[in-house]
Amino acid sequence: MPKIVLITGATSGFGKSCAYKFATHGYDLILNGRRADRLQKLADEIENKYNVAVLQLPFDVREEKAVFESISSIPEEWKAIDVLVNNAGLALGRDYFEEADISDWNTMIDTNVKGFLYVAKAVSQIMAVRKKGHIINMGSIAGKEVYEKGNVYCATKFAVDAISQGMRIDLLRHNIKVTSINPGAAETEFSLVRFKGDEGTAKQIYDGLTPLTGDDVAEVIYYCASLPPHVCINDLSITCLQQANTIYFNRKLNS
Ligand code: NDP
Ligand code: 8X3
Repeated sequence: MPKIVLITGATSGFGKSCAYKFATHGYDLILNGRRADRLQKLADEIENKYNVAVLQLPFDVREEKAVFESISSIPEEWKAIDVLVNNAGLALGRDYFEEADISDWNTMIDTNVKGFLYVAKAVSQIMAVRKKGHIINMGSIAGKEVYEKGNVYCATKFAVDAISQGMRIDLLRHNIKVTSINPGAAETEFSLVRFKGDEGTAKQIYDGLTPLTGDDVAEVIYYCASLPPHVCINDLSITCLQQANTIYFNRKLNS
């Protein structure tokens, strides 16, 4: 029986790279994201290239009812989920605290904390029955250290860190592994989303850097998922060589 991975936020960035990575290793894929057209394209590409099956599961992680209904409606033969990559998320804005947009804060909290929780709970209920499974939560180095104008985005990733620790304790009795992955700057659509389509500002984030890519992060996620059943990486931070933490970079400008 092929293993099954459910990936949220698979229409772009880390999630999309994970879809390809797990497919190359023979996993069947349950892929989530809001953009159904992108999910369809990705599913077609992967099914044509790899000998795996893909189930598309489009929903908005912020919609509690949709999350629980979608996950409980997964056909029985797909319910033996071995790995959840709980990845869907975003930053919106990078503003001083008193100037930031409250609707940006609400969207980040609703997506990165509440939506993240809904998905984790729905899937852990299934894994608890099977007494096995691996939940890989997408944290960030922003969940380890706050930076200027990072305020609420950082807070949502600190929440992911705390929730991952809590899940690891509470799901211990069900043999469910919980891993938190904490990347630094990675060039995906993350900054384009954060700066609301402003390509110039988004690009500046990576000026003078060879940043992480989606594929780099997917490689690490797959490594965590591929370890022997008794081994669990609890918490893993990863940056590019030119980033020490959320603040210190060694940018090679004009070279
Ligand atoms: P991308 O913008 O490239 O991808 C984000 C993915 O999340 C998309 O597939 C998007 O799909 C999905 N998503 C966003 N909101 C929702 C929602 N409400 N419901 C369902 N899916 C949603 O960014 P990344 O791949 O970089 O980001 C993935 C995760 O990694 C995020 O949690 C982010 O915080 C985290 N991260 C990113 C870093 C970086 O520098 N890139 C570093 C550290 C962590 P769609 O729009 O189709 O719904
Ligand atoms: C994304 C990394 O440093 O831009 O989580 O917040 S950072």
